Amino acid sequence: SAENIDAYFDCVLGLTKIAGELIREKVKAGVKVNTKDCDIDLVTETDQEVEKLLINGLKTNFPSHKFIGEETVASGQKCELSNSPTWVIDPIDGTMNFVHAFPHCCISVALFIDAAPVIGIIYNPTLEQLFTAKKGQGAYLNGEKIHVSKVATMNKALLMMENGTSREPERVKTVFANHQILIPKLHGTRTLGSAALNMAMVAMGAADAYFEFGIHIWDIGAGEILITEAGGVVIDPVGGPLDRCSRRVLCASTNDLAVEFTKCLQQYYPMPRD
Ligand code: LIP
Repeated sequence: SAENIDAYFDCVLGLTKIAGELIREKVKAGVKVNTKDCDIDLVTETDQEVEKLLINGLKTNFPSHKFIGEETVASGQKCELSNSPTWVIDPIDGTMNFVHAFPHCCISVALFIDAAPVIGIIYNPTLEQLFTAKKGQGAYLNGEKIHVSKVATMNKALLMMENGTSREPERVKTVFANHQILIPKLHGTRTLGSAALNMAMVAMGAADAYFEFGIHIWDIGAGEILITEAGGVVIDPVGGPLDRCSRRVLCASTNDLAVEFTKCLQQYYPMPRD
């Protein structure tokens, strides 16, 4: 019910603010870095600490809820998206930025019910940008309503795109191919280093599109509801509905713009599903 959603939202927002304070302190103090899949796939103790803080806090309040967290999955837990209420958590999206004190990392947390997001929070504690969305209630930045842009053609579009953290040769080739294909067709491209913040830029109309191959459900869960509540579209890069565990995403301010992208993107498929 709507009352439940409000209670879930208030609880997770409180925890997110506490976690944000922790991130701000660690950015000041400097952090020790470990690696995951390859030498540019980074993780820090803070990623793990923030994830624990959020999961423990939510579990205490909502003991029946399920969790999918980036670091819990990295430590071996299966990523299972059922119809039960499930919190999908990226404790620090943009860990590379966090490690370098580049001021664009965030906490990204979403509540999924029936396998679709109903709450999304993206919080950049360094720049104090708090993006929030609840299903059917619009999208907000620091309490003010946000909307996607009206851009409907690539020749007027600013695209968020990432190089990704894989050095797998075929993946890298696709990244370069897409730069070559897309740049001449666009106004320009930008890279924030965080899938969630890239999506937030589309939601607030500061950018017009974003796509990535290789992302995970925790990178895009909150971003999906933020963009759809801001009036935009989130689909599969080949066209058709988003497959949330497929490691692929395309977002745009308008459906026309999304369709134009699906026609010229070089696609990439060979990734294990979440
Ligand atoms: C990162 C993303 C970034 C993407 C990387 C990585 P992390 O998340 O947000 O946009 O290019 O592949 O997934 O690892 O910092 O949470």
